[in-house]
Amino acid sequence: MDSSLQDIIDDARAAVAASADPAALANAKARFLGKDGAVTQRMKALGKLSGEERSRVGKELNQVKQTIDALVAEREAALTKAELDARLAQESIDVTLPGRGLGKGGLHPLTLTIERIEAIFRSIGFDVADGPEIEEDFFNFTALNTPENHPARSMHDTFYVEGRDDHGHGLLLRTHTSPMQIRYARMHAPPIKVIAPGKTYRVDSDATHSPMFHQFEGLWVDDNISFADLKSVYADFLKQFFETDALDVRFRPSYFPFTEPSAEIDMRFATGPLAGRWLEVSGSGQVHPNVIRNIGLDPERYIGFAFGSGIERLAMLRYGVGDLRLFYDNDLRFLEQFNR
Ligand code: 2NL
Repeated sequence: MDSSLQDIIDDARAAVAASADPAALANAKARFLGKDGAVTQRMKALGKLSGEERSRVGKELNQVKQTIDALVAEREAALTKAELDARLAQESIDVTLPGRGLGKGGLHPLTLTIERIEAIFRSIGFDVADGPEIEEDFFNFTALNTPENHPARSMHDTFYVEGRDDHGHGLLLRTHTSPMQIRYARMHAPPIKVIAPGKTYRVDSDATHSPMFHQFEGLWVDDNISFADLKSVYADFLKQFFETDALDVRFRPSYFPFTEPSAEIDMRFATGPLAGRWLEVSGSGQVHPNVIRNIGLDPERYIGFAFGSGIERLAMLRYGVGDLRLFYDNDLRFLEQFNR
């Protein structure tokens, strides 16, 4: 082969070898095989040669072209492989590492407390009722003997909802779960034994009050029961709830529109960090005759007892939680402690 052709091949070999990426390689290829490339120029000049010369040099140029094509293809494959190797090294996954696992969810302490309350009352013969949080004025106040001018009905204390229901009744966020008990009692015949746990709402917000809080109410209607039955049921509940018999229960006179007579229920632990202090845990009373009538029963024949307790307060006492707001902050450091 012509020594100048051998020089072209040597130049091409060096240029291809020096191409560090596909763009440099494409430039190198163009220098020899492109429109104005060294090989192309010579091919164009073939026409000036005599027949015999043209055939010989033409063959040699074709060999040169094929050699350079092969060098470029080889380099191209090497660059592609190098790039893939680099990417694989960077994105490598060690499949032998232990998995991170899925975080395990848990129940909120108030949910745990509600489930506990439900289980205890079910075990002493109570049904559990669940109903709407947006209530009619009738079930929340009127049926419960709460007069039109009572302060609880004011917009300062109750969240009213715009609009009216299908029957033209005013709507509000229930301020206690009693309306659910009225609904339940109107659908069931005595003896009625039911608790209604759930969310309730009042216009109130400070360190010890949240506009949304949880309550459970109990209602027991029969023809021959007394305050003694209410006291024994509630005392039994407290002992099961706090898992101790070492506590006292007392009833202290009070007032509610829906009960007469009415009483606060206080309890006192005999042992532990709260020992000796009377703690208010519930309101209660004998269901007012007007309320017995409003559930469709004759107050001369039936007697009812009812109570209403704050669930946050019971949960705080049971778990030793000092601040009500911890229940609503959704801080996992607090919440995780209840699901271990
Ligand atoms: C409180 C007061 C109380 C009731 C709730 C009640 C329910 C019906 C009829 C009569 Cl259906 N009464 N519930 C009775 C007395 C007190 O709760 O301040 N609780 C935290």
